[in-house]
Amino acid sequence: MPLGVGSGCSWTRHKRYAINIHLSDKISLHRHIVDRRMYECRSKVFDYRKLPTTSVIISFYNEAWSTLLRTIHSVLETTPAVLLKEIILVDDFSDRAYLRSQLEEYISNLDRVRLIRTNKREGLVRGRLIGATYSTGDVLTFLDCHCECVPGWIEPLLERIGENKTAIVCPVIDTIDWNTFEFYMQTGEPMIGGFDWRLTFQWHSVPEQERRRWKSKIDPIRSPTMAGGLFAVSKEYFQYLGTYDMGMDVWGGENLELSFRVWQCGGSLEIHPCSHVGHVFPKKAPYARPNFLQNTVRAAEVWMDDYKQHFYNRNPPASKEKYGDISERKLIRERLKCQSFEWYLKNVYPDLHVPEDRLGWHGAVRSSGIHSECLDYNAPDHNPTGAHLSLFGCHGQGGNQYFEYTSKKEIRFNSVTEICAEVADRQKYIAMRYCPRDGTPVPESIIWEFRNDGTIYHPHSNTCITSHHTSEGRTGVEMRLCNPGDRNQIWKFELPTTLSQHSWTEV
Ligand code: LR7
Ligand code: MN
Repeated sequence: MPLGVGSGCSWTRHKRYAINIHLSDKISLHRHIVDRRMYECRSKVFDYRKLPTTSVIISFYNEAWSTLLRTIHSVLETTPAVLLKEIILVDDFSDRAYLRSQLEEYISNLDRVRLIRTNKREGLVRGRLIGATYSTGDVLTFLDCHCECVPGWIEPLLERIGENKTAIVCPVIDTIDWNTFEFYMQTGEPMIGGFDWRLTFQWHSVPEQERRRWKSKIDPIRSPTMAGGLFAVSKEYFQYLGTYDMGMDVWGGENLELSFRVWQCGGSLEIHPCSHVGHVFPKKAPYARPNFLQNTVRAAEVWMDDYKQHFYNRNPPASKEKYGDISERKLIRERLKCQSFEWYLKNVYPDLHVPEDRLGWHGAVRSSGIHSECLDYNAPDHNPTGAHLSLFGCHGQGGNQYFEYTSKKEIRFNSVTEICAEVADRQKYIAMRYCPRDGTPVPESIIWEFRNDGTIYHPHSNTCITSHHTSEGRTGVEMRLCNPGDRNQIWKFELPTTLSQHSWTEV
């Protein structure tokens, strides 16, 4: 070790994998992760004879040697032999030399590890499905190819599926740092999966009503969506549900598709707090992921009914994607008599704010005073409320320029989480804060009036949104006394999809 990696220079190798491969290569392929799960999980005893067996399926594309091999050893060393039928590796047409004969030789010394190679690049959906056809276990357990399992990870998943075949069960996903390879176990309450209306996956804390449902700390937690990579499902039930959408290529979208499907078609999606698996989150995507949007559109078209319009409004390029034939997927929905998306939102994800998108009251907000400039919100990573509203060239792509004026008079920006425009006392800038939950009172500082004359008035501060040129020669927005006739206080909502312009009437 390191084995057969092309370039000797750690800098280029680092760039190639988007992880600190130099360090990963130095860490034992057999390192043991300390079991820091809660006591109730650690002390639980299982009767292996009563648990279903599993096949672990790992599809990989150009994965680094040490992260791939550490995944395999970790599964072998943490999964009781009587429960593990086999590990099925699917090489999705990688082009790295060390993944050829060197890998074959290495795993020929390992018990119960099989290697399948695809004949062309299939992407993770078809890669996993090809692997599944070779499985002999009762339960399919899918993992990414850069994981490390915490001892005791598999039993809770198998036990739960043993008692409820229609549950898809995910482990808690711990973080393995891409640079230091430290394993950070999430010891607090697990997070559950959600999404925003751009259809990006999001983590959320467990809602109160779910917590009230639990009988014990180690009950599985119901989750509206899953991250995608790490889950266990009864092989028979997975078949019944229609496995995966084989029209999805490379990466992305399949996790939301399967999440909507399992809930809408009568099953459930859960996270088991006693099952922990670490995952290396790379610094950036290590390979191109051109199919993400197309895959997501397929999911929206099959499962979201009219609610898909909220997604298209916020991501106009999505509505222009050619997504191919989805008739077979729609047939599955009919055949299984699945519920509507409305049912899913109401029963599975009641905490999600559903945009109103009232005609003429959503989209980009264009300045009349400064040519071609729109309100724009560009939050720093991991800090959704960490910026102020600014002005930026109108791009018609939704995203950072997509706002919704609600019937409760909020200006909402719905990405990652629901945030609302606010002017705090004695401030000139427009900040963003978390919106009040549906059904709770709206504070005055976030109430706005879009007036007949095109001004956006903030009653609490008695000021209007004003575009202006800053002293550094840039453009910006701030709150100023309303000044009738000032073009810098006149704004227009504009729908990105149609580019049709709407002005408003008094509310
Ligand atoms: O063309 C490909 N062929 C493959 O076999 C592209 C990828 N793959 C393999 C790849 O080598 C890896 O084993 O597919 C697996 C997932 O790809 P990653 O690890 O590059 O992606 P990721 O970790 O960003 O992916 C997350 O989202 C994906 C959306 O398609 C999948 O659902 C991944 O399984 C998912 N990973 C996780 O959920 C782990 C936790 C991440 C979080 C939160
Ligand atoms: Mn991954």
